[in-house]
Amino acid sequence: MSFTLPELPYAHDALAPYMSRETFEYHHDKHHKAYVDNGNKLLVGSGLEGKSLEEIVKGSFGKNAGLFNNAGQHYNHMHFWKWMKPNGGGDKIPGKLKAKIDSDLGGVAKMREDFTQAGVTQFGSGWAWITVKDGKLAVTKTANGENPLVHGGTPILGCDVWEHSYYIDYRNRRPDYLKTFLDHMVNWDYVEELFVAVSK
Ligand code: MN3
Repeated sequence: MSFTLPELPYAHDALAPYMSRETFEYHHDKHHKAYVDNGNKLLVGSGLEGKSLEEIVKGSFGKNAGLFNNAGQHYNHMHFWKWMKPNGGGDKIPGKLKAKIDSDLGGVAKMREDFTQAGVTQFGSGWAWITVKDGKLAVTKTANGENPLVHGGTPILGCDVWEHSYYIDYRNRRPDYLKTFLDHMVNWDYVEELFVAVSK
């Protein structure tokens, strides 16, 4: 397969003022596009042509850093756009996922606290995650383009804490960005969709 930049699932200004048109113009139109273009170049001759994106991410980890960084970030961003929606966030979490958060993560308030803490304490660039691993939810964090796939898990929610994701709208206030992500942007329906798919 080759990588293709997906359209945003909403207009560039749909999440304003929480995430601005300018942020999406840089983050989706330029940063994500660069991962796609560089990933396609690095895929040639890698021995992973014809594999699925997930297989390319796992197959290049620890072996082909250039391809891994770009393929990993392509995977992360494809989901990241769908992990947000206009009028999202808050505590309106669908039933099956809510029950699992209560049993595995100590409830919604504790999950929010741990997810925010993971994002705030990720030194430098990276991601905060809710991951399914061995049938259990966990809150984790990774550096740069790494993601839970390479640690045997499946991410069902991720927040990009690279500065390109928040510096235009929040400057250096990463904790405010993470709080606003949870309060106003998360598409919990998509998170539950992924949770149900991985639980089958
Ligand atoms: Mn990014």
